[in-house]
Amino acid sequence: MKKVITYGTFDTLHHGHINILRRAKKLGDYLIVGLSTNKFNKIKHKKSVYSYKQRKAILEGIKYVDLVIPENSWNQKINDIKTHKIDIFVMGGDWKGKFDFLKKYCKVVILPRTKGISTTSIKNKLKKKNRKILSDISL
Ligand code: C2G
Repeated sequence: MKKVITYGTFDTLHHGHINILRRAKKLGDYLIVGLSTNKFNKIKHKKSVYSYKQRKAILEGIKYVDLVIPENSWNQKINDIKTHKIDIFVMGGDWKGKFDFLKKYCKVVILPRTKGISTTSIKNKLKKKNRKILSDISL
């Protein structure tokens, strides 16, 4: 059984996330997602809309995902790869070159990011919509 792992925050889940999870799963038979905890998000300077518990429940509902584990630090990947006997580590294009040190332990595959969508763009769109509603109400 070929085991694949990927990591991320996966906040306000969108088709870019689904694309990477689908393609990652296609590379093997079993996909583990290292999901950034709220505490680790702080270290990544990210504030997620959904809590770890909510993001975990959402990911566990996706057919490509076989197991969700907490990502608490930058330094757990080697141990995760060994513990879960991972064959392939996958990340999106924005991480190209950042995890080459893992090549000693497993295959590293970087997949192109999905263009035109991000959690940040979703949040900005919602903020803009809110401002428009508030300004319409206050007219
Ligand atoms: N992604 C993508 N296309 C997008 C947006 C995201 O392919 N339009 C990919 C990212 O490249 C990443 C995964 O989806 O591989 C999760 O993205 P984030 O939730 O933003 O995760 P990130 O903050 O990049 O955390 O240790 C690794 C970090 O935890 C990665």
